[in-house]
Amino acid sequence: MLAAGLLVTGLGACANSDTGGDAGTGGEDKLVLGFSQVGAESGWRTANTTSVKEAAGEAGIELKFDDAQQKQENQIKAIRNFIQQKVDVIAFSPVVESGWDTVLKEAKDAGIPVILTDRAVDSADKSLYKTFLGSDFVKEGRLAGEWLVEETKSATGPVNIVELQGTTGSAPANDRKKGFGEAIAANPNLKIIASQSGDFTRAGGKAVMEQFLKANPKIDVLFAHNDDMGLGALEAITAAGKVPGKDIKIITVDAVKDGMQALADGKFNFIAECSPLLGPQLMDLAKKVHAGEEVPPRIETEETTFTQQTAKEALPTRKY
Ligand code: GYE
Repeated sequence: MLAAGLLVTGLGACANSDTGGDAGTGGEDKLVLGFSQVGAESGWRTANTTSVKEAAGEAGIELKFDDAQQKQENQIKAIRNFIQQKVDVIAFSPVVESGWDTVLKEAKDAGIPVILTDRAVDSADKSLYKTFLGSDFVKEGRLAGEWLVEETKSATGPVNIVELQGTTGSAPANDRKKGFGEAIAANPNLKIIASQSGDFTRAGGKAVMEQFLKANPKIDVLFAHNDDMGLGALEAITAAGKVPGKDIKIITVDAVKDGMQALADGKFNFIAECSPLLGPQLMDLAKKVHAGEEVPPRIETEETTFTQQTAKEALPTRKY
């Protein structure tokens, strides 16, 4: 398999034989990592980008960074560029789950190992990438739903929930919806009365929440797939004359600083954490796959949850 990959690479690689070898002329060979980032849509994403850039510097890895502005076509272009430049390793955080097989096959044929970070792809052929480093999004949704089930256990009538979904077709949107839906099925009083994408942005969260409020006179709970959409929704809720955290309970995912502040201030009610600090583990994995070492196919990030009380305690030492 490796031999086939090398053959293809060999077609245009005669003049540039730095792949895999340490035969530098004096200078040491720096591992070159091509990283295609989703965009800069949220506080989570900004913290993730910082983590990747800092960790690359610390690990002595040359990082080629591309921001895809939340467009799959841009990510595919970036990956093709990385292949052309013959980087040593490619890592990317796929904006949506589907539609990656062709470009991943191109990377594989060129003998360049690929690491998925943060988000997964739905490719049936698992040999197209070496590993997936990131959170369990279904679990995050489930933890959010379980908190709500507990919180509303004495409710005697319907509890109306609106849901702000993340980017349509993305793994975190699909999975958080699934986990939350499964958990709240435990109490038939809990009903999702409206669900729409706010694209993981504050502006999206605000605009969609305005529509939700206009169309639905009784909203008891908002489940937002990330802090930023919840923060945007706060503005819409306040403008509609309602008290966030009281009239409408707010549950989100991520636990970035602004979200944690809203929780500590009593405007949010619960956050399922999702860590963006993937940089150091990613650099470690890049070195390992470049060296041909085996790595586990799935590496899960460790996470917790926060209530208003625990957010107050955690805020002072929060890194992002
Ligand atoms: O929750 C959201 C971001 O993929 C886990 O993307 C990430 C999600 C995160 O825009 O804030």
